[in-house]
Amino acid sequence: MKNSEIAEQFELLADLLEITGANPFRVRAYRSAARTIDGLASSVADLLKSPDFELTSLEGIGKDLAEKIAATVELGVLPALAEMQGEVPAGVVKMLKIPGLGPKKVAALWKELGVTTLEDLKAAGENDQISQLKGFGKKTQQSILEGLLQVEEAGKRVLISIARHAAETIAADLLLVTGVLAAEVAGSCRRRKETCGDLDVLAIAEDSNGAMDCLATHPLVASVLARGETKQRVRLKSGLELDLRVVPKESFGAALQYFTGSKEHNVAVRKRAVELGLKVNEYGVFRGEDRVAGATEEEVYQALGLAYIPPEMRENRGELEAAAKGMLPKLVTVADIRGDLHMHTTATDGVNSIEEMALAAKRRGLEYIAITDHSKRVTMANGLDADRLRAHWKKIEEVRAQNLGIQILKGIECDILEDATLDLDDEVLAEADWVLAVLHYGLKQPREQIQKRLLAAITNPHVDAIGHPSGRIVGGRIAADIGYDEIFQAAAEHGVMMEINANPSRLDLDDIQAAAAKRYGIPIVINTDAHSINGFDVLEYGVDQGRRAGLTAADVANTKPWAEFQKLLSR
Ligand code: DGT
Ligand code: CA
Ligand code: CA
Repeated sequence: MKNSEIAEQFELLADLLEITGANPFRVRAYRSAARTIDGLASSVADLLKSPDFELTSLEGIGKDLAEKIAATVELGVLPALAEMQGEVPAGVVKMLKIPGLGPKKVAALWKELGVTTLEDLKAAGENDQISQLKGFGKKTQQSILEGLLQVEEAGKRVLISIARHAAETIAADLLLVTGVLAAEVAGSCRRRKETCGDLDVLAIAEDSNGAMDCLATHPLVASVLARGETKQRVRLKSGLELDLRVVPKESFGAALQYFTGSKEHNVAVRKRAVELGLKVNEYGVFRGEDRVAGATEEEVYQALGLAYIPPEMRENRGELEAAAKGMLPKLVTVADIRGDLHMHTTATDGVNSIEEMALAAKRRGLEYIAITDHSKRVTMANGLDADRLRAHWKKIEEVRAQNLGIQILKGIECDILEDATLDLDDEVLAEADWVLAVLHYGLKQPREQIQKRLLAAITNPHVDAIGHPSGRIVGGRIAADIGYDEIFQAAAEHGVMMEINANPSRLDLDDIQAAAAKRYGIPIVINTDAHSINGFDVLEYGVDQGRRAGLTAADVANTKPWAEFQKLLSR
């Protein structure tokens, strides 16, 4: 157990005691114990292992507090805290997280207004009851309502695209501070997980204060939640929280490895270290007292007899075994991608023309694209019926005739209807260069019907690929209930590709499904689903999802040069 965790529990106990009107001396004693513990250079858990160490030798720690600290380390929780939590409603405890709400104000809201949940608190604010309380005013009421929104936001995970932008902006700005030698994003964001709970940034600095001051006053930051010697936690204006840790140069690699995680990967790394007679932690790799590695991640893995494991693979899904045998896949990169087979134009819900999309794709180095506007069922997006589609394809042929230096396929994003038929007739689909079949409606149908629909598409001779197979929206609730094994089996048999849709709110296939598709030998296409020339930007998120799935360039069909890719088409 870390000192900061022990201190947090004592601080919370002090808050709860204060809310219930306990003796102020007791409250103060717990707060001062929390500060003492948090300020210690060595870990209390380690100190307690030494036979000559007495907790009572610490400033302000008497016999009673010493026993409570020892019990906390032993049990992992402060027993008195667990007791107090029975006396104060959970919603009241949560109110403490709202900026500007300390124990005294929380007590007043609870005792005088009977507020016991965050919903109650919101209602009380909206009904103008809070401003009537003694010591509160309109302004406080307003700031409580705003703080409440932040707390609600903080409980949510955010999309990788949003998380990465914030984390990378802050890391880049930290690097501008004098004395900051390195600043790197760690945690789930570095692993490119589809959502992040919070952000983690590591820095090497001669003086940690410069880095921390920069963070405290950063334009993206709303408030500092905690600040110690080497670490700081802040809340961004978006509600997302960020941990900054300043570490010495010689442990930077070990710290980066540790704080990149995942926790499961780290547990496996530590187990391997023990088997080799080594110890690994955020300070380095040690043989006895000797540090054998720590400055770079490469040397940390090397000391453990492992090839460097890319962050995207660190989920304890077999990557250690592969790294030990030198069998890690060479992961696909954005630079490997040569085509994009899913995009929209002004014919349906896109904002750019065929020509604009083609030129933008060419500028990004692509060799081929498919224009895949919606089929008629998607009325909201002005979906195309057979006549409009044929006219649209004619325009594509005209743009082709301009020889822009990029292959343009006449494609369609064709809906797989609820009754397991396709939205356009076979004779129309037969004229397409590229048919992407997708589920948009009836995603909540029972698995049996979903399977029937997907299988109907896969066995249709004109269908080239299934787009965003589950139809899920990340963080949303809907995803079709799919029996992936049967679908992948069929796709492999019929030579139908599966898409990783790169839009950060889709990322569909996800990492686990894409890894399974690879095992079935199905060619995977990573497409942007761009609705404008800027829509191509999301490609990296799709590639990152592919990397999390362990895909190499050979597993991804649209890394092939045009001449090779062409051979995979059903026509
Ligand atoms: P998140 O924030 O929920 O999206 O996921 P992470 O992976 O960023 O998790 P976070 O922020 O709690 O911690 C960052 C990394 O620090 C985590 O990936 C691994 C490491 N870490 C944190 N707590 C522990 C722990 O209790 N044990 C181990 N082995 N590693 C930990
Ligand atoms: Ca994190
Ligand atoms: Ca964190």
